[in-house]
Amino acid sequence: RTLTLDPGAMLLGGFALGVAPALLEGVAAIAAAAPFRQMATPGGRRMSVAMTNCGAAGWVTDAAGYRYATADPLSGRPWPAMPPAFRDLARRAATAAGFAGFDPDACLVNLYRPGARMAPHQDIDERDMGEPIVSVSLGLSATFLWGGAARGDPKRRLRIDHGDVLVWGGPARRTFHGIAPLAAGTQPDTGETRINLTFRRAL
Ligand code: MD5
Ligand code: FE
Repeated sequence: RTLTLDPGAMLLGGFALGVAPALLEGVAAIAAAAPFRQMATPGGRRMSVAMTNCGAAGWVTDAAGYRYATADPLSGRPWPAMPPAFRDLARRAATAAGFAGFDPDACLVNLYRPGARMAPHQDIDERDMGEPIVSVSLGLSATFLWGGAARGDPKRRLRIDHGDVLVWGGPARRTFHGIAPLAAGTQPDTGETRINLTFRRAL
């Protein structure tokens, strides 16, 4: 199932299925070096989603705000390198969606346990908003919420499953989006969790 959600926004159903085991091995290696942690928002609330990163830059949030950092604040060391299989999948998906030449330098790894959610927001911390974002879903299915260019625009709901890839670029790049609270369940590849890989050109 390949679906255009909006101009610039494409769902590539099952695009990552073949490489999902390799991606999950990569996640385990990344988490061994840079553990998942629930970061604090600038407003002081702990996020329900646990996060880590790989690549030259990683997305972080704390009392000082949202930003990309080249070192893991927990260790002071650079984030783990982006595994070749990650970069390759992101580039192939971007190309399939019409964004050839995408070369991500940041991969945010989001870990959702039952009840974890992501409130509607825009991704606007990246330097060049002309670059797309590639989002890979692994494990438990989730309800993706996506609206429009304004916070108040009505939200559409889309079920996203293990192996699905979403690409957002061009006119869809600033779309407000979120994830509804994750329903409890068990999935053969990830157990009782959902993992999302979000590839960006950050720096
Ligand atoms: C997730 N993560 O499933 C979601 C999916 C995040 C985040 O939103 O910021 O970590 S990423 C889907 C996405 C990314 C960038 C733009 C748009 C959607 N969009 O314009 O709708 O954990
Ligand atoms: Fe986002």
